[in-house]
Amino acid sequence: MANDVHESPSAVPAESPSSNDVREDRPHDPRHHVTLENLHTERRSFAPLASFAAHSNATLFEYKKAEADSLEYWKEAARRLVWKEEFSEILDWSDAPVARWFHDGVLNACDNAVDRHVREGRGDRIAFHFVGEPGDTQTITYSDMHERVQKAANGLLSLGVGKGDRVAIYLPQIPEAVVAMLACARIGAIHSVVFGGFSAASLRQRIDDAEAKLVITADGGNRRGSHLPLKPLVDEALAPSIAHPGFAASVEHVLVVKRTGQPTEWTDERDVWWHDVVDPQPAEHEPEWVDAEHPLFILYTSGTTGAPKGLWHSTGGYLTGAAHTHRIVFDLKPETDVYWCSADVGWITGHTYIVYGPMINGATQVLYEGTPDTPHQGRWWEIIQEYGVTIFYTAPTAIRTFMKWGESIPDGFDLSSLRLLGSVGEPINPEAWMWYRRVIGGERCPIVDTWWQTETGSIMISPLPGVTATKPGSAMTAMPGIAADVVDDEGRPVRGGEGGYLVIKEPWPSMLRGIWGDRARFARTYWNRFDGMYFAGDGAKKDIDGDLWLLGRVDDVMNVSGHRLTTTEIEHVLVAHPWVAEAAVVGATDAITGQAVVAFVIVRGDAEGVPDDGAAIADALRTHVRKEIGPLAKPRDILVVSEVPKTRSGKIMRRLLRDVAENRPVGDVTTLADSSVMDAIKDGLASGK
Ligand code: 6R9
Repeated sequence: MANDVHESPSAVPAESPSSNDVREDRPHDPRHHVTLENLHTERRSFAPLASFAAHSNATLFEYKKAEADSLEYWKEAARRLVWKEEFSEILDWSDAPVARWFHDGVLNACDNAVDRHVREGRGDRIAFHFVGEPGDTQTITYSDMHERVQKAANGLLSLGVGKGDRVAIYLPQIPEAVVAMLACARIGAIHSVVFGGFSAASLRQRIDDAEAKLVITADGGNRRGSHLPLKPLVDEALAPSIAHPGFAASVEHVLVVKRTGQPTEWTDERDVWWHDVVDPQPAEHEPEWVDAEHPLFILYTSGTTGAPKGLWHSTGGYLTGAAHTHRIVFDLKPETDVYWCSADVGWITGHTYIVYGPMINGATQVLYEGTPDTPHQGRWWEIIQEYGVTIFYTAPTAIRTFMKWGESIPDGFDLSSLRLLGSVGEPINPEAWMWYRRVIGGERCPIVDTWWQTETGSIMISPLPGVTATKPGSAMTAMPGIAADVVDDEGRPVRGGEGGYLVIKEPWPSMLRGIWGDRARFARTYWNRFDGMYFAGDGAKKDIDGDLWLLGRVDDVMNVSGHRLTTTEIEHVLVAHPWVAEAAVVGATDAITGQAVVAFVIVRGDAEGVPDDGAAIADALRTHVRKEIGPLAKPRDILVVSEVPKTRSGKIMRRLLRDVAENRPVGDVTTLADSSVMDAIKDGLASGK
């Protein structure tokens, strides 16, 4: 279907084979997933539109400059920030793998994101169109932001929080979340945002690991028409218990935003209202000027072992990566664009592409509190229509959900303002990419499929709009200045057409600086697998043109709706339940969420009160996981089995369980300690036991 492929007369021809293998006969089936096999046959390619290329922020020259001298390239990018004192050294790699970028420069993140715009005459520009789920709205200019961050900074200082202190932020997606992050940055405090969907236990673990002095929360948030409680979970997280005596002892105050107005318990000497503490403060505050390497934030993410790790990012390098990539990947024209990133500020995408990157670039953004289907399944498209959103950044899991709901829903709205679409969080399957392009983008918007991680801080692999031809399902090429490659088991680059491990071979400004409180773990986790290279944990394929196709994690990290979860993290929680003797968790392919959590559990023979029926056991355990970690970790399926397959050295063979979970014939069982185990599992499941 040649007209599906917009070959433009621009300077950059699509070099790969184009329309001859277009599978237009295949219905748009959301179950069609990215697998190595179908990526091998993907041949469609879309050249950049000449009309876009004529005005794009990025040019081919970008790559040339970076290739010629990557340090100079980054120096130029860093110079776009406002520095209180200029840096003289670009990179100090003498203590590799811990990098120091622009380390003798001095700056402040909030000054860059807010004050500079006011100073430079852009105070009246709208920073946020906030849309609450119940329909309340706020229009917040950069000047308004300036006032709010200064008051909040003074409020934090009045609570005894200062430079270097850690502040946990557990808020819904409301303007105060952005204000709280920037106010921390303004006083040099280190924020640790915990996604509002995490449980009290997860929050407690994160507060404790970072020894947070203050928790900023709200009474609740709005979710699917009801009030999601937050403050009660903070109370639970901070309550001393027999299991955790002296837990979260670092916390001196809880600062509470009134969002829903629901009744809230109060601990007098500890809890304070935001409106009592922040609102009366003077709106003048001189930012705390910090060294470029001063920690800006900690963000917890799942690793390959049980406990989530606190990754921390610097100020100067991180902000350089955030602002620079946002400018060239999203082609932001701050005077005319309306940008909307649908991520929650509790994830790295919200940090880099709602708070820091776009605000430094002076963007006008949409910030939406709720879910896409409240009060109706066209809510997002209604928001795009109403605010004239031009740049839209979301996740494949959302796109697949919209495909399932049907294209008549977006078709009912005017989406003609859109000019650029982005995707992040997991591999996007080619059919979802094509749907996004056609139904949402009206076949005129370039799609940037952006690969990156909490660790990388900013986008590492992506097409540049106006420059790079795109292929559905491929994140295409490394960003200028990023030395990404695909290597084999021995760390040798693979040839075109082959798959392997994705690595990054040179340091980059927004790379994580470490794991909070555990210096050795940083080097061990990321730099040990291949000598001198950062190993991301993802598999990838290089095609014959050298373009990159991400294939998902090669470790025990699952990706559920773009959120990272570790198999062991959920196994630990299951085994902590009195009924469970043993648990094995796998990520199974799921049509909507990408992967879904599937748990195999062995029930203890001696446990009391265990229901006879597997479904009742599964229900109880699902609730247990939800309570311990949060709703996003809740297993889709819990299967009660009598054994789990193990190697002779006792390692659970998740590969075989994944075969069962995905209804596939079970693979090679020769390394099993007991080869009859798989038959027992299948027989048990077939008989419904
Ligand atoms: C930004 C973010 C990181 C993991 C990463 C990879 C997966 C993210 C992707 C993608 C394929 C993309 N991932 N973007 N896979 N294509 N465009 O999501 O950070 O939460 O740390 O997750 O997500 O597996 O390793 P984070």
